[in-house]
Amino acid sequence: MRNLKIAIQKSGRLYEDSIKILKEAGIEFNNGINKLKAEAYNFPLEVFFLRDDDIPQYVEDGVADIGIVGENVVLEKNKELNIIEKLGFGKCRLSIAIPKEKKFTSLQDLQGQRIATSYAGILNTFLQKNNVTADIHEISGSVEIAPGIGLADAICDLVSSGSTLFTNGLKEVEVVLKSEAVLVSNKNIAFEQQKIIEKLLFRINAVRKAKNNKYILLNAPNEKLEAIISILPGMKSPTVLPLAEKGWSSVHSVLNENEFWDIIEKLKENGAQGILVVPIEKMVL
Ligand code: PRT
Ligand code: ZN
Repeated sequence: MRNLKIAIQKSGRLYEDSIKILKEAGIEFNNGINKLKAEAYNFPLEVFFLRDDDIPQYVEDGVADIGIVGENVVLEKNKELNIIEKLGFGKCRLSIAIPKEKKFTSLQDLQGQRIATSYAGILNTFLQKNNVTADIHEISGSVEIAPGIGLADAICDLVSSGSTLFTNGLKEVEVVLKSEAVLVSNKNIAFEQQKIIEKLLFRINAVRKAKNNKYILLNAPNEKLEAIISILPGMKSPTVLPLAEKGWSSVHSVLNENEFWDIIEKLKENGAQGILVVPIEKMVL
């Protein structure tokens, strides 16, 4: 059986999280610097380390079966690929920014303006959709300095914290695209490799679900149990165990990060005591 081949960034913003997601899925491999590829010891996977810009092409050509890359790169390269999963890291947005002293009322203000970007394809589609005709200057790096040196009136670039825009005297006026790292695959995956992808996805999702959830343990007097159980969502229903002290029980359940604090407050109001919250390593539903 042929191993599944995955392409990940060899260095840069997605490198560490890409390695982490595979390692947390229990896949062991050697990720030494300056390596082009590595074979996993305990999973039928071969890892290729590439520049992120090259990943869509390699996956389209089938040199790699799947890859981890920013959605922004996938859309810009416009290759024949399937996006099979959003991975929840490398989050950023592709935005239009202008010098902070300029006023902006609508996208129509960009009519006839010069916009510098490394994302000419995505920007062009976006402007066309919004009936704006602008002069797109495609440059490969340091886009944020273009207005300052008189090369452009606006830019379209990736933003995460916004500090790069700020230090260059720019303000964000329009979000073109929200992006994060995604798992992409070749359009024609053979049956055997498809099975390995499913195994990999199963593990990745178990880890991600676990991260979004916490295991909670609390003590409650038995007369409050009904109220407390009605507050807890749990995977099925909470586990209730008697405590050594008469009239008291221990309640165990799983809480989602999003609703976590609200529920904790309600539990306290309803008589829960000794609340413990512990991380979950893997979660298989
Ligand atoms: O060498 P290689 O070609 O592989 O890497 P690269 O230099 O092209 O890419 P890299 O490592 O910088 O980014 C890889 C991916 O990370 C991108 O394609 C995005 O999907 C994602 N990502 C997430 C980001 C950012 N956040 C980000 N903030 N990519 C770039 N930036 C840059 C942005 O271009 C700007 O220069 O960071 C600056 C803005 O950051 P803030 O925090 O100041 O707003
Ligand atoms: Zn790149």
